[in-house]
Amino acid sequence: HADDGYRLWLKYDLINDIPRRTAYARSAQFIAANKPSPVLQSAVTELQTGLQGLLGKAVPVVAQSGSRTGGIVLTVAPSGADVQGLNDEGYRIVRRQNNIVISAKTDAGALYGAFALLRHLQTGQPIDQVSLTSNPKVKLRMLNHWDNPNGAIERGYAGGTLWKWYELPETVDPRYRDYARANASLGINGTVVNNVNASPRLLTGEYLQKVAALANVFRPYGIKVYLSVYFAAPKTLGGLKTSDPLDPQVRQWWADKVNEIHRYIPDFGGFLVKANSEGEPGPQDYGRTHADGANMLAAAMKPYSGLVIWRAFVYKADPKADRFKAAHEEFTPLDGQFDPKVIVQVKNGPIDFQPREPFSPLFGNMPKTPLGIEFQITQEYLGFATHTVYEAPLFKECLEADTYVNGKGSTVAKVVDGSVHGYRNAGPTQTLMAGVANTGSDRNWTGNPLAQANWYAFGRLAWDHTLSSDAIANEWTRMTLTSEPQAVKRITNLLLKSRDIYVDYNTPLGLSRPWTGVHFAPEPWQNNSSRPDWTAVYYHRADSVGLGFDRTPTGSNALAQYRPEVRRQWENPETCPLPYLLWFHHVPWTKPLSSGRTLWNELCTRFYTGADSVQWMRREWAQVKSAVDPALFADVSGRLDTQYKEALWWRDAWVLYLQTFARQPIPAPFKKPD
Ligand code: GCW
Repeated sequence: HADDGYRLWLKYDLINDIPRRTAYARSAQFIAANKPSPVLQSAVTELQTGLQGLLGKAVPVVAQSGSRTGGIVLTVAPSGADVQGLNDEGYRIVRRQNNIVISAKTDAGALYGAFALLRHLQTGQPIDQVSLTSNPKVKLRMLNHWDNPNGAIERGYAGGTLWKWYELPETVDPRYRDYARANASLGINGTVVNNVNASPRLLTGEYLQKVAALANVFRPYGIKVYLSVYFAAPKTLGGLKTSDPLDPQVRQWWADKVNEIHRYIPDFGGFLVKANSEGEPGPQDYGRTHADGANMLAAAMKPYSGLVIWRAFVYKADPKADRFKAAHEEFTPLDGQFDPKVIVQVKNGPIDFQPREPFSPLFGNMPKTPLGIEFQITQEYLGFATHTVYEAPLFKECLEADTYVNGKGSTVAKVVDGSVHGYRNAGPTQTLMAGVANTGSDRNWTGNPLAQANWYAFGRLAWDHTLSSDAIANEWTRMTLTSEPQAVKRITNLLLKSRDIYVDYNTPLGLSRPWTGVHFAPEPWQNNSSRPDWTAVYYHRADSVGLGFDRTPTGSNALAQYRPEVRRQWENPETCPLPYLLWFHHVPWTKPLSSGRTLWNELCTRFYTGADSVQWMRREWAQVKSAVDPALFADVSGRLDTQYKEALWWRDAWVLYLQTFARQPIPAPFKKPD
């Protein structure tokens, strides 16, 4: 049957290679698990489902392996040799006494081990000497849904919300469980179900019951539910005169609300807060700081295990200021003032999920505050659900960037996982990686079937940021699309190159944000908006001399927010790597770059070769036709056709617009747009 993409990477189609299937079957004659808690039961069910599909036969479940051999044994024990070196959610898979033994300290660890074993089989690895040990490097691995109660998703491109609020709590769509399975298979253990531009409605008893129904479905998959909160809820919902975080009545209101939430959801994960950002209310409305606001919520949460995740995405509507610097300016003075229950969640870059950004200078500069990282999986600035952009290289580029805060090797990943500043020793503090979800009600979850790889890659990297983009793409392709080796190679290669191709026709050389509201079509000329910093010209600064935002000491000096070693990489326009050039320098049109071309010619080269490369993507995709499902093949082909059309559109819009400043001809061999 045609594959509609619903099963994601959990397809479990029958293995056609008979010797391999037979070898697997010999090692999977039974599943033994002796403690049927709900989470462990999920592990067993997943193994059963997966093996049934892959092997084409039912595998019986027994309570104890006894003296039997040739099966899979799940064991959960808080201590002992089997779990030595594992953290709470880690797992170890070994072959012992002719059984495959999955060990973990917790049921969740066993669940992740079960999925790891299935992945091992799905990707065709040998079973005989299986030996896998893995620990998640980050404790909280979360999706953030920007879903509104009216069913729409802010920056969502795959239909409406998955949550059927009007049917909940009585009607529980089976899809919620499939959502949980997919996330658990990656190790995702938390989900914020509503938009950070939060409606207070989610905090009403009516909605808490609905959220509780979701939590009940997610719990057996080790996933906790979190809510985004509207900071002014005490006023709008509670009828108080203020939402001042230091007001006793306000504090009591939140404490009562937190108690109420826990009556519905005893293991509630916590709050995510966007405050004093893009018009949202916050503590500054009352002359208080972000720390005052966060700590007030942390105090309300004190009797429980829940956390307060406070976003650092802040900037002011000031045409003279550099938005790049805003979060660092507002948050670094607060370092050390946050309650231990608070995590500050920082976007990967200083502006806003652009196709390529330098890492946020907050990373490494708040040593006393656990900093979580927020990536955007949904393709707000990456061509929505039509353009194919595989994001693992974008995530990795940030994670592997060196902040130098504790000398060489202090990468963003190591700041986030706690190894640079030892957040783990600071009490109940946590480490966090969040991804803004790209899921929606489309049958295939993500609109573009290839965008499933971005959800997948985010989850895998949240678990282990050392995995390579290549390995993740390869794994995903084999689990989702095909096992035909040539096709796997081709698709993996296409995915790996896709992000740079997009950057080339969209925002090359460090350009950013050529959009206004919708964030889709090219609008580099946009010069009026409700806010001066929401125009496009604010970001690229094109003029008769050149292009780019001067962030050196002659300009905004945002570079001063980085360590000297980082600054040195970027501060000199002669040596600044080209992908970051216009992030930091206003460069004359005629200046020769390290590529040997002038700025103008280099820009044209990027726009033209970028758009041409989409042709290459189409050709590569055409080559895998026989190896992938026909319906999926046609779907992706159509999207690539659209992508090509739009890449030309980007190229021509930028080139013709910038030409009005540069006053240079389009260089040979490129021709004028028709
Ligand atoms: O990039 C901007 C988006 C907004 C979003 C905001 C944020 C949820 O355009 O839609 O609001 O970021 O991250 O808060």
